[in-house]
Amino acid sequence: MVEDILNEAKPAAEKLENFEGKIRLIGQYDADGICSTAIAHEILERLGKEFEYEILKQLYEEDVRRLAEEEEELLLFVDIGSGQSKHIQKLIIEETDKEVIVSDHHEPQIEGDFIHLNPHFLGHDGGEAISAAGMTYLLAEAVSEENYDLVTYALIGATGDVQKQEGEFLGLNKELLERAEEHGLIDKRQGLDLYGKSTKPLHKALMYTSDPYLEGISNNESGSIQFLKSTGVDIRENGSFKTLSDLTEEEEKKIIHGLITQGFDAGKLVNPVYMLDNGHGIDEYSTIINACGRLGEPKTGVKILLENDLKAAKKISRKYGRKISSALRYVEDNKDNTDVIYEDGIGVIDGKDKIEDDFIGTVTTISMSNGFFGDVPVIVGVAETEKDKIKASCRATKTAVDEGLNLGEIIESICEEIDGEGGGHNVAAGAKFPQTNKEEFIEQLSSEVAR
Ligand SMILES: [Mn+2]
Repeated sequence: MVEDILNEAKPAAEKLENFEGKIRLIGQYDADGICSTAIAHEILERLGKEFEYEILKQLYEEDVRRLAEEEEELLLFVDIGSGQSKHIQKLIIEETDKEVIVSDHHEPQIEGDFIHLNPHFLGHDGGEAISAAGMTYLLAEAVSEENYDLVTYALIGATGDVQKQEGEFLGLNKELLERAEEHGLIDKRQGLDLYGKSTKPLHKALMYTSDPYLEGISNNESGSIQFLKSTGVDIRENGSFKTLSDLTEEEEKKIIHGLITQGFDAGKLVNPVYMLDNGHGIDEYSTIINACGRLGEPKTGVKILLENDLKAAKKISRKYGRKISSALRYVEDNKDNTDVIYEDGIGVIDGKDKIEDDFIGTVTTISMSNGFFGDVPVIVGVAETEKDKIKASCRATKTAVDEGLNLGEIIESICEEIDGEGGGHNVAAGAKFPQTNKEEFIEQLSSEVAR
């Protein structure tokens, strides 16, 4: 029940209300972190507090050392901090007079002698029941019930952290959804769920659909247009192309009906969709917020949320699309260069320093879904990242998973041997390890998959 967390959030709420000095807010750079930061930003703003904020990709020991030296006497960490709570305890709590509040959902190292809000301490699963944005929203509600309007950020954050299962919010997130629905801030219905719902022309969004593969439509622009015409849905309006979001519910039904009539498994494309009151679907919006971090502009994400800046959202979305396309072009251009792209039981994409670490995951996902390597069970993408490390993103086919493959477990055990950190789920996992261990990582992965 969210009430448990609301109760637990009271000391943090009181601390924020009564604190009379400058506050430093520190957030994490993914969609959940940016949403958490936006919520915390509003809590502080509405309380009339003086504060600065920053958004980090990771909280390294050196960041904690630096923060220990900053002038602010109260540090508020969101979506970051639980996994580094030993450093916080040692370098800030034990060494300075500063006070700390952490609102996070990652596995905590220690509870520490500071205000540490984390669902794990209350027996909730931080992986799927609630995200940091949800935790921080409940902190906002503990400060004032009038902060209810921030609840959509909690759901955008949870979506970014892939906490929806088959389109449904579970656990505490479900209770947050109910709050949003009660206040008319979100609208849930069954609908056509295509990627690019509000950013791509409808016929393009449909043609990019590969799961399920729509014979004659997938990867076939004129086929896609033909099909839409046959359903009687007009793909243009005032001379420009419509997106899926521009359609009426009636038109959407016609398309679903058309797909079924042609014998396609449309069920896979019909999911609960959550429309925000700014007209964006929640999945797309969280992708855009996430993209802000990936593009090195996390504060733009905060601005988009707080100012409902749809123009900036559109700009980010385009910029992100261009980055992904150029990364995919690198893969395509090097497909005969065995130093970059090769197969060894698994498909390997070595992004070197040409694909940024923030884009290697998406490139790997797309290369899996478009069958770039044919039918290899696993694809791994590697890219150089800061501190002479390698970031690896691994994806497995559904078939391999059905046969018992669990990527998360494999990656975790390899990492233990090669001085890395990693893990994940059965279909997708990631790792970070020293550059010198790259070959060993790939070899071990390939032999584990073969096994
Ligand atoms: Mn998170």
